[in-house]
Amino acid sequence: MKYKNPILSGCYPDPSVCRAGDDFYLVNSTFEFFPGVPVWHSRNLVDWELIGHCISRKEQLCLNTGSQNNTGIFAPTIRFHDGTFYMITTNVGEGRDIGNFYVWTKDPAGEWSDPIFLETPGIDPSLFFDDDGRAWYTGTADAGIYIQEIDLKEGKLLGQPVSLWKGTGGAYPEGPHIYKKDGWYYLLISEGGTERCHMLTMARSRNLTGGYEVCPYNPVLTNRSLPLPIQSVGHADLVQAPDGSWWAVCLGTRTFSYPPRHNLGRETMLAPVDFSGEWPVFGANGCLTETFEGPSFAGPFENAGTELFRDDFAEPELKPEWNLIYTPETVFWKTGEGGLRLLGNEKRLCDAERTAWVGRRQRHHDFESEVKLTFDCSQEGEEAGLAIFMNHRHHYEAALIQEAGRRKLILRRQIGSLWKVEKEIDYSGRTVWLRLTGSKERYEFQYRSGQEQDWMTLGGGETIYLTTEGGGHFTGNYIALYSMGNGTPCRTQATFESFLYRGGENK
Ligand code: 6LW
Repeated sequence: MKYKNPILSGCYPDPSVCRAGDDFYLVNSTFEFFPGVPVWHSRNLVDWELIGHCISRKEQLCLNTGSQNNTGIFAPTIRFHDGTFYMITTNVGEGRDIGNFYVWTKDPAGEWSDPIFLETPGIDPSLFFDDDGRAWYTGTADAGIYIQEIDLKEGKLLGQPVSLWKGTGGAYPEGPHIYKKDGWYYLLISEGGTERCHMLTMARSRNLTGGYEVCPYNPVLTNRSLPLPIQSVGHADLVQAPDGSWWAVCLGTRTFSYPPRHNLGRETMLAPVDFSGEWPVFGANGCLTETFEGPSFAGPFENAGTELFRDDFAEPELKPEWNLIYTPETVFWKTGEGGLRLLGNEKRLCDAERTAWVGRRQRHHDFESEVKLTFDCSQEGEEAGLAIFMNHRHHYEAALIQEAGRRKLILRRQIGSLWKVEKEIDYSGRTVWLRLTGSKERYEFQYRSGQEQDWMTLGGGETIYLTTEGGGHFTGNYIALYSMGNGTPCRTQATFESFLYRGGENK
């Protein structure tokens, strides 16, 4: 039975995977978004269930303001050893809680520990547990890939760091992981940068701390310079299945338009790894194709390419699909009977600051989304609406706003330093239904005053201006519900109900 990549669509970059018995667990990087580091569970490597997050408490870690898409939680690694799960990663940026740290748990679906910070340089830390029970920290620094023994119980590095490899000469050797097989220590890294030159390279040694020989046919996996629908393939992690087969999860992008660009972020892909020869062969002779023959050890899999997500916000907590931007120092939101209630502060969407913003990933090129907004705004500058949001400088939104003494329904677009209210309509009602549809060509907004009314066009904008190549960094687009006071804290609460997201080929 074949499966189709991505196995995790939408902004789920830098995947890392481990196995505990017959269960697989996978994590991704999440940058400034909270909760951080989603934990996925699968038994077949193709279908994944979101079971929690490693960073789920604001007390655990501060995701600092000031920047978007390129700071916060970079590449994580998840490992299982002797009954304990470890996740190690880096909080990149300025301010509190910056650097490499790990958290641990006995239950990956439950709470993880508070961070244990390490005085190590660089990014992309990984853990390797040798047959003798010793644990090793592998990292990426200016001098290339290095290793150092670590005492995970004490949270201390032991001995000195040892430089292992600088790669094959590609830019940014990073994302290292070590695997042991048939007496060989295999070191897998990424080179070329996480864009279209991305590639995986490998070396191996009989001795963990040195004497690595380079694979004779590096890169072992890349789509660079090939006319394949998935690009930027790299940043992989390997896992051996219960039937002895080997698999790689990695990131890739699904580009469109010309020059090629992407708006869903770097997504998680799966490739078979043939370890039967002298060196492993990844994917389709070193390339990642859209489809592969799937794993057979756990029976048939679903591999749905569509999603139908509804939320009335009836539970006391936000569903795990929802993210905030930065650690929530104050709570702007309430859920439960009556829907999602947001009370905006004085900040605006265009500030890289904490605002009353709740968003979920756009996970399909073609989708529709709608929500019912009740917002009886009266104070000058109060605003609430529905946005397609790449970052604080690139977003389109439809909103109710109180401006110049009138309540208006507006369509605003911000692309870098340019922003414009494309349309404004006097709107006397306190409730409006908003609808957003997306395709590779355009994002379009519609509105109606009641569920029984016809949708009316408000307007939209080109998709290409909300792409990573158009002004983003490491993340993809979100569909966001927000409220803000445009310079003065809101007095009026915005209530969102009946949220719908429907995406994928058969939407
Ligand atoms: C990550 C690095 C990379 O730390 O991009 O794709 C960086 N690879 O390994 C941020 O995702």
